[in-house]
Amino acid sequence: MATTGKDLSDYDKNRVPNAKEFRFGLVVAEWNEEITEGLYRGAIEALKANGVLEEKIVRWNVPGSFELIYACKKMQESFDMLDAIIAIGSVIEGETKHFEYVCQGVAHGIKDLNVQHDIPVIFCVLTDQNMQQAIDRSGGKHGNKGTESGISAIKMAQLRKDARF
Ligand code: DLZ
Repeated sequence: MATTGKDLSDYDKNRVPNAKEFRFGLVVAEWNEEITEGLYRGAIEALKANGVLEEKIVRWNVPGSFELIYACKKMQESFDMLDAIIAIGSVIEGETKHFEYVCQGVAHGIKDLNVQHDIPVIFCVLTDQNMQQAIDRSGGKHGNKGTESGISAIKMAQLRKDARF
């Protein structure tokens, strides 16, 4: 799963569908806010660069990454016109096992939402050993995972549309 040498902001625009008609929801964790705001900016820029209109984007905030699951579920249930949702968080390893529980909880929770509901949820949660790694991946020297998540959201929205005959 190494991202060494990979710029998370790299993508081939020719392989991204035009997203003008799509609607997106973004849920942003406030914990490690300087990181999650960088991820949010990356996601928004990628969506807009591929045709998404400002008025077709809805944003909710939650306290921490663990709450992303509940908010994404509520968003799936409340806004069935959405084409995809992006869950944005940043978990940084500390001295206790909290890191593992939050990372595993949010990863499994978001996986479950993708299994149980029709609106895809993109996993834009950084799980880093230290703050520098998070900075490097939220608009720093390794690019921005937010950009990657915006492109993934568009591709999944298109896949979902194509799957409906
Ligand atoms: C408690 C906690 C800790 C220690 N670390 C992080 C973190 O690095 N990133 C993050 O998004 N949230 C963290 N949290 C908060 C939990 O996600 C959650 O908000 C609280 O446990 C309350 O449910």
